Amino acid sequence: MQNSFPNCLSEIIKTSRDIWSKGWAEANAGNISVRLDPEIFQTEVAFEQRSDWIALGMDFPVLAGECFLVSGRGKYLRNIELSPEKNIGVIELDNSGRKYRVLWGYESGGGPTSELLAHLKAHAIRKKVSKGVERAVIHVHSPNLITLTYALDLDTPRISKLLWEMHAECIVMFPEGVEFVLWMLPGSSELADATAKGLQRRRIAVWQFHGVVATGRNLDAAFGLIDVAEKAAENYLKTMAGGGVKNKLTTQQLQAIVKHFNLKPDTSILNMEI
Ligand code: 2HA
Ligand code: ZN
Repeated sequence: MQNSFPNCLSEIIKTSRDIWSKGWAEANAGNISVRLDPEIFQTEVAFEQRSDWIALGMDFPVLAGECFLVSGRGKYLRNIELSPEKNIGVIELDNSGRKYRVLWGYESGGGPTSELLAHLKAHAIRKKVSKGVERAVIHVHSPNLITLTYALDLDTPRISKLLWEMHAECIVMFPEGVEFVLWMLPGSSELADATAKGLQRRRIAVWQFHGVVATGRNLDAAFGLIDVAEKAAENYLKTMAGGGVKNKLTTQQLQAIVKHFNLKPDTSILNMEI
């Protein structure tokens, strides 16, 4: 996806427009980041701006020297397409992975998203686990997943099985399940740590009373995970509103999907009854 900076920019513009159209990003909600291919900034003349180095407050040795396209703090995702240079930016981490500086963008002031620590922690762990393949992280406030966390007592096995049971695509898209993270202060290092811990095994995490984070090899992959999980949550909530769940995919039916697609699910969740 990433053979040039303009391509990368158009992908982030399309994704932010889609997120807004879906109703996943009210006001300044939601944030997006992409780890850039080094080829881009070796050849890109536009990256001549250099801010001072800014301390991150956490260490990211795995990401030392990496550059990221990151949506801006307090900015509206729906405005990215109007003026990308004001609403997103490119940051570079130093060789210790403890500081960053701005190379491009954030022209109306500010800097990277308030959830930068969660994004960088997610990038660090998924870069390791995926052997460098995964490059995209999306955080949004998708309403049906959020509503589930108010309506039900959840943990990782319960939310994973519930979503699998309510939409057959779910076990195909995330056979390893969905991580459930109890409420923590938005933007905090605690939330970043708890999310990264879950992302060692999974690519999608639901934040109680807040939203969802997903990772992928590109923005489409991360967006797709959220879209499918969000639809399952919507199916559940509409079914409850429409009289309650009388039928759902059974464990045997889920096992048949697993066999057919040769999936490697978290079997402790698959075999559990909720
Ligand atoms: O960017 O979504 O979690 C605003 C947020 C904080
Ligand atoms: Zn948020």
